[in-house]
Amino acid sequence: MADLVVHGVLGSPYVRAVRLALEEKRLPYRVAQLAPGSTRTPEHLARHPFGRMPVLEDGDFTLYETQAILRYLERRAPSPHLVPADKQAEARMNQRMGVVDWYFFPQISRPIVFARVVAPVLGRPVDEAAVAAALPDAQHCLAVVAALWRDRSADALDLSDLMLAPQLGMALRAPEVATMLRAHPQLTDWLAAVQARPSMVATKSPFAD
Ligand SMILES: N[C@@H](CCC(=O)N[C@@H](CS)C(=O)NCC(=O)O)C(=O)O
Repeated sequence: MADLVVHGVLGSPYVRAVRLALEEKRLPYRVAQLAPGSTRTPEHLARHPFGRMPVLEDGDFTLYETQAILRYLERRAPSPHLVPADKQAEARMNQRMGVVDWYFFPQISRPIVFARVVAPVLGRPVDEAAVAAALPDAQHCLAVVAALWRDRSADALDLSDLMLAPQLGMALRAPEVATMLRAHPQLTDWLAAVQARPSMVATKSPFAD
């Protein structure tokens, strides 16, 4: 079986989601770490025209977009299943994946978590007004996510869990989000249980457990 390669940086929650699938499925892979500031180089833009990460290489097949990669890995190595067999359960999983991409990332990760967790490490300035402006939407998003994940168990993961856990773990390190999360103890407990899994331990990020 050809070597699987994930291009990205270890701190990226999207890269970690892909690594979690590889770990859960026990697929051998390596991470080709992108050097800081190299996402817009011609070499990386040839892999990913939007200059983002992760990118998966499977022999001569190259794929970007985390959801596409996760679904590809599910087809490539179906065991253990990370997509439920029931069509409505799968639809709910797809909905949760969309919520992580379209609401959690833009409303929580990008405006708040980047400012509080990533910017200090990169020495980037923080726009405090932008962080404050993001808080109401973040609070609403977290409440919706808590409701959507109410029945999820760390013992039966699906692809949506692999997308949320890395983002939520980082978000917990932002004081504003940690405070909001106190209203959702079930979600915090779920995250702690997921973080205890070998796949999460093996992919521990510089920005999240
Ligand atoms: N829709 C993309 C989003 C990926 C994404 O935004 N990745 C971030 C890291 S978490 C990135 O590439 N940032 C680098 C940049 O914007 O230059 C996916 O699902 O893969």
